[in-house]
Amino acid sequence: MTRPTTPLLDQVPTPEELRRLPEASLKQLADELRAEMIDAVSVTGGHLGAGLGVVELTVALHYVFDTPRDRLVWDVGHQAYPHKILTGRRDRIRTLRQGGGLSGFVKRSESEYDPFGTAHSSTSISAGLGMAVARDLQGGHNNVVAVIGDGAMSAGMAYEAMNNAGAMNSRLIVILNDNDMSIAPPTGAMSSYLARLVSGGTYRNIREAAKQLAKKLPKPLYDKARKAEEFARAFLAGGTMFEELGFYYIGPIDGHNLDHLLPILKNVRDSETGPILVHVVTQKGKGYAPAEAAADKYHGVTTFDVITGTQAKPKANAPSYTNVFAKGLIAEAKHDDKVVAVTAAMPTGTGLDHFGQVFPERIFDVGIAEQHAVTFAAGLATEGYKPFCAIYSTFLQRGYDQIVHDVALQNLPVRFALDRAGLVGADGPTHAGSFDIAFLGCLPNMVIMAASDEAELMHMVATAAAYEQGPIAFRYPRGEGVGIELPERGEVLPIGKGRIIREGSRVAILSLGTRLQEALKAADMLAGKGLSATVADARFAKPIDTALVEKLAKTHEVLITIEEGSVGGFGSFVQQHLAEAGLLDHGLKIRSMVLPDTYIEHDKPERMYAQAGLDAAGIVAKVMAAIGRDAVSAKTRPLSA
Ligand SMILES: Cc1ncc(C[n+]2csc(CCOP(=O)(O)OP(=O)(O)O)c2C)c(N)n1
Repeated sequence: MTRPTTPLLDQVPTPEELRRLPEASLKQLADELRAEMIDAVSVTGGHLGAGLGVVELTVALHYVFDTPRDRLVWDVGHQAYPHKILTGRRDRIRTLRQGGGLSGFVKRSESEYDPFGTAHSSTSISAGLGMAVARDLQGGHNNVVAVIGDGAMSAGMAYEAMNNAGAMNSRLIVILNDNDMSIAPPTGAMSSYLARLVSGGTYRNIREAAKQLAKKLPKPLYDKARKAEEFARAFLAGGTMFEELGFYYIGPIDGHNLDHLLPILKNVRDSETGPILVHVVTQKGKGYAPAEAAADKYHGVTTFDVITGTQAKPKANAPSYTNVFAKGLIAEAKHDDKVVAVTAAMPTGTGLDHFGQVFPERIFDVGIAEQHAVTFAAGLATEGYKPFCAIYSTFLQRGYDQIVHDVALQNLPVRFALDRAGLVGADGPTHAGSFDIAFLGCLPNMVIMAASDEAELMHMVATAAAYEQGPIAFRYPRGEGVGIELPERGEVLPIGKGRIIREGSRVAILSLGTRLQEALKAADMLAGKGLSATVADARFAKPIDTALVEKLAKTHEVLITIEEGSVGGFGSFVQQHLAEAGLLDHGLKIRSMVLPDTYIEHDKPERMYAQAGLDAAGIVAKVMAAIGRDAVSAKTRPLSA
């Protein structure tokens, strides 16, 4: 009778125990880890493909390096689920991305094994170099390992870091995890370069053979052999670009083969040289047939059936804002051949893949390069094109100086389509689109719109296409619209004009964006309390509709502004205007409802908004607090001006 064996994964709650396993059992551990990850993500949804691709690498890194003393810095962090399972978080792995559960990314406050928080890409080499230099300053001896994907390697920041690391000559280990995929297939010269390195795959074998052999030789011969090996390295010309940047290049090596990974990582760990780049080739979605077969390698999934790989289709009552944007843009592009689209490695996320199917010549995927995307769009605009730069609100933060200096200052008509505006749910605070109204609104020349429903989004796309006078941005949230009928093509809106949705008398709720539905609910609730409320859709955060704002201020006792953004945005602009116009001097009770001055943890978006107080109940509470309990029963109201 064979005794059932305890799974290895159960025996290694932390890397400490993992490092006690015999090397020969690591393959089994990796297999168990992969199965555990698939099972966990099948119930939580989340990023699957990237994690599956680094299972062996994760095991090897924790086995060879002394984490957390050795710093392991993941780039983006969406591939870190296996790392989380191995670093004491297995018992919570099925809470990934759920309210109160583990973050879907790497997070300092979550574990000592997460030395640097991330979710936006291409930061790992910079952060790792900072850690390496801090170590050197303190006379420390720990290793610093940054793991960066080939997609993340398309961002300028990675090159800034490598350029600096090469010059510093600090001992930093960069693992380039090359799966030949970003979210979409990678674009750009860098990805072709990596492909050439990979196809010249004999390089490592020759070098390794030389090295292993040389180690066995007496010292003088060893030195000679090393020289020869270095010569072979130069001669074979692999990795020259990295070497020109001052890195010692090793690779490409098979990232799923522990027999290759372990000796090389050990050599790297024990070497005394300056920055080293280990080029590891992996397969996104590795070891799970449905992921391997999928075009996107299951980059991000909903919950799914492990046997079939079939993903749950969330019930949709309305099209997503993303798809409505694509529809609107395609409609505009059909009428105007100057309309072109720019994405920074997010063709699917932004809906521009649909646009690209219709206009393959007019879409530009520039890689994970938001800064470049903005200035590239500015260049297109100088030549009379109408670039729509579709970037998630949170990622546009990367291109801020480019917006200020290259676009707004020169008053170039670049159209910014800001998807994922407001709170985004499971991706959490790293992905929240909280700040764009504030950071764009302070810029001269900038026009900012926010759609309150999907038909409005169509109008805003049309408005942006028609607007030639300067930069214009429109924001819309993650998720589906309200189910309103869509026009074939949007109408051009008058710039800086809002609209009254519902007439009331005592309270005015001036909403920017999709909180409008909550504002209408709040108006109903207030009516139940005998308080008549006007509800208006501001449409524009900049320029604000001063006539509308003044009218609401003059004819209501309470004016509430609400937006899905931080302080310093629409509400601030309204208050600024009213203060300057002298309309705050006569007892108007004005309140602005914005996201709180804190980072709200991941959860269901509606729960996050409730936590932020930006739902109907929150609006009602705000109104009641402004009016004061006693005043609620009063049927008449003093006019403020
Ligand atoms: C600044 C920034 N822009 C866009 C994204 C969205 N994004 C998340 S993962 C990813 C692709 C990353 O590709 P790669 O580094 O090769 O990692 P892989 O998923 O292939 O493991 C992108 C574009 C991001 N996280 N950060």
